[in-house]
Amino acid sequence: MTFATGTGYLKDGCLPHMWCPGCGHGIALGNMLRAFEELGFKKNETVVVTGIGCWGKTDDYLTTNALHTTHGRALAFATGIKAFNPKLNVVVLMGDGDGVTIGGNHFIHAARRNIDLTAIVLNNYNYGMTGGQCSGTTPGGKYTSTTVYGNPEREMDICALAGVTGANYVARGTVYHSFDLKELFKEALGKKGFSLVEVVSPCPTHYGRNNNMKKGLQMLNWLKEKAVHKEKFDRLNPAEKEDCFSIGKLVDRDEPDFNTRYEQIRAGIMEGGAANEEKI
Ligand SMILES: Cc1ncc(C[n+]2csc(CCOP(=O)(O)OP(=O)(O)O)c2C)c(N)n1
Ligand code: SF4
Repeated sequence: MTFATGTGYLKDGCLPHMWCPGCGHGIALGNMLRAFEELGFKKNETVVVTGIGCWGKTDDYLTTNALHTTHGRALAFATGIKAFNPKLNVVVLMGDGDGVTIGGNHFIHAARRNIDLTAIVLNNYNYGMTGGQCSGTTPGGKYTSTTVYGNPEREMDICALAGVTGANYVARGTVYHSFDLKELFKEALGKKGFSLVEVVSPCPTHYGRNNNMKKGLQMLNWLKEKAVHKEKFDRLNPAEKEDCFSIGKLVDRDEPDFNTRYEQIRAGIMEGGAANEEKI
């Protein structure tokens, strides 16, 4: 039996990487690259688009095509790439700050368009790269460098947002549940339309240190305890659900993606049918 390693997608000499000991980003990257390999993704047909942040540094290590964009705007660049060349595998890597806080508007509209991309959002509940500030996913009451007395805001559910705005595929995993993660990535990458995998990932350096989990291992145990597979989670009562979150595939549908709808309109025009002649 052979196991995918995904190492063919890593640049020579890229180790050691820049992530802190105990950071979950490396585990997510390893599983993403194993998923690429098992799906047979060719480097020249794959574009990894990143924003800014610790997770956004990932493109530095890859041999695929890569585009390092501005903070919060990765999905806008990725949308342009996919709309221009629908044959490419476009994978967008963003942190929770990048993807759904500063970049929240792009996230909503990428899902609404159902553009055929895979977004992998690493949720470590804070802005890791810039010193552990509070983000849109920091849970209420939790401590960060900008909420030293506890967060007065409520956390955003990234998966619920993607689901209601129209994504074809939505899943949540954690870096503790590493094998499941690779399978979720494979499903998302193989799905037509907007697909999201939220990966809950430890940032011991900031989020952990501020919330009594200084060590990476403590954070992994915390993920083990808090993450509940969807089937089991659905059977919990509301009070029990308060203290945990669901993992697994949460949404799976087959609505037409942006490029399909665009091509249908274009084909109609090419056949001579102006859509609304009265208004032209
Ligand atoms: C427009 C803009 N605003 C702010 C920044 C500063 N900045 C860079 S990375 C970052 C936070 C990244 O956090 P997140 O996206 O959660 O990723 P992580 O570092 O936790 O992986 C911020 C605020 C920036 N580069 N550009
Ligand atoms: S600051 Fe946090 S997110 Fe960034 S590399 Fe360190 S542990 Fe990871």
